Order: sequence, then C-alpha cells, then structure tokens
Amino acid sequence: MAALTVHTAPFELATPIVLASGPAAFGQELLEALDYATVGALTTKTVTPRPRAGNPQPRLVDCPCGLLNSIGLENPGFDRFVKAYLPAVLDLPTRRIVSLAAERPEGIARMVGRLADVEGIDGLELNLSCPNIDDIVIGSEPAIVGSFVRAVRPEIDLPLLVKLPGDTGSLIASAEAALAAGANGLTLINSVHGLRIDHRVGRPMLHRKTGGLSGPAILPVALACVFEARRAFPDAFLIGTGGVTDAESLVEMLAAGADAVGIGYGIMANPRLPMDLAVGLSGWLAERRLESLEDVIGAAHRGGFVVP
Ligand code: RRO
Repeated sequence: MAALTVHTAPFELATPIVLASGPAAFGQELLEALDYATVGALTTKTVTPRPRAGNPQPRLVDCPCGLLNSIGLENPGFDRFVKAYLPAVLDLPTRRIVSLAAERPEGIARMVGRLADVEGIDGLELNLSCPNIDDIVIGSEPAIVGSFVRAVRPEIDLPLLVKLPGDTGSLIASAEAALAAGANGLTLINSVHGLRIDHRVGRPMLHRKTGGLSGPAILPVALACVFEARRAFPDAFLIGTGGVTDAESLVEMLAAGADAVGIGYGIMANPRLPMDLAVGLSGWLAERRLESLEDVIGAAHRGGFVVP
C-alpha cells in the first residue's frame, strides 16, 4: 500500500483522513467498528464552557444527497468533558484535536488555558461556525474571528485550527484574520445554512426551522472554499471538510489544496468509511505510480496530475 502519511507543518498524520467534529462524538462509539490506524486524527464534538442540551427535536432531516441538522451544540460542558471524556479521547490510537466554542473570546481562552498542560492533545480547533445557535458568534466577521484567535494564541503552543463557515461571502477575509492572529490553519467548511419544509403541511421540518446541510450536496461548495483558501494562503494547514464519501471525492479535496480531509456525514452513513477511503486512496496512488500524497495535495493549482 502506498504511504498515506501527511507531513505538513504543524501536523504529522498517519493518513489524511480526519474524523470531523460532531458525528464521531468523543471517539468511543466507533472503537468497535473502526480501524483507527486508517484515521489521521479525531476531532472531538465541540465543547463549550457550560453544558448544553441542544435544540428540541426534530433536529435531523434527510435530504437528497445529504442531511440537515440542528443539533444545537449539545455537549457535556468543559468540566465534565475534562473529567469524564478527555481521558478516553487521550487513549485513542490516533491524533486528537479538541474542538471548542464559546460566546466570548475569554470563554474559549479559559478552556484552552486549562488544556495547556494536558499531555496527548495534538491540536485545537476553534469552532467559529456552528450554524444552529443564536448566542455564539459565527466566523463571518473577520474582526471577531481575529479577537477569538488573539485571546487563545498566548494560552497554548499547540497547533491551532479555526473552523469557518463556507456560506458567508467573507471566507478569505475571516481566514486572513485567523491566520494573522496566529492560527496555524483552517478547517473548511462547516455545514451550510439550509431549510426543508414538510410539503404535506407547509411547515419547516426541523423544530429550529433552519439547520446545517452536510453530505455530498455540499461537496462543490467545500471544494471551492478549499481551492480559494489554498490559493490565498499557500502555507496554511487546511482540513477540507464537506461531502467527501469516497476515494474519488477525497482525491478531489486533496487536489483542491487540502492537507487533510474531514469526514462527517460519511461516518454516519458508514462507520467503516475511513478503512474504505484508505484502501481506495492507496489503490488510486498505486495505479498512477504516485509515491506520496505530496503529488496530490494542491494538484489542481499546478495543472493536475500526470495521468498514466
Ligand atoms: O451541534 C450542532 O448543531 C452543529 C455544530 Br456545533 C456544528 O459545528 N455544525 C453543525 O452542523 N451542527
């Protein structure tokens, strides 16, 4: 099998396949189904300073080629996360990225400060793009994005990623603000604002009405964001997330410029997907006699691959 390792500062990953924040929770449920050797890193469900029950049901609706969710940042809160869940996350046989969100920069900075001495965390992801809550800032305001990163950066030396929304029109300005304030990279994108209506009764299907669309329906949106971010920021670490469900779409995301690829919707549809992706990507590289992912990452900016 061709080596799938990613060596792009600040991360060294065994594979480019990253479990995106959310569906994999804190990694435990997948232990039985998944060969973690095929996973480059797990990103935890986003944790907030206080526990959150999330939004009322219904909060998941099927869509053609995707899923609309309005979970609402349900999580046990930072204290309980540290006591009850983090030890098991640190035992997972993969790299671990902890995802955090808060209403204010000081809220995130306090959590980050408390993680500074924990051995075994490989990176942090600031989730500045949850589509399903009213009281937490969305990363569409570059100045606010900068203020969150500036608050967090002095607290910790770990690699710092910022997860931004793909549907705001201010992606590059927000990304610039994040990187200028000291972020090492970006996770692009979160789910995309969406709505479904029950045609029989004419009412929104989610209790919260709107939600975040994920799955293959948003692959082209995520690809465009990653492509444009890579063009603007050649040295930033990029995790491309959105609609990757097979080796072909994984290659597309890498070629657009992602150093690693987040899997969210795909892991819900098939908990063994990372294994399928690792085998598929290795086969794809071998067929083209490519020896490393470096030949694939960003290829769309260099005129493509050499096709055998
Ligand atoms: O919990 C959610 O509703 C949620 C979050 Br935090 C997020 O970042 N993205 C998403 O689609 N749902």
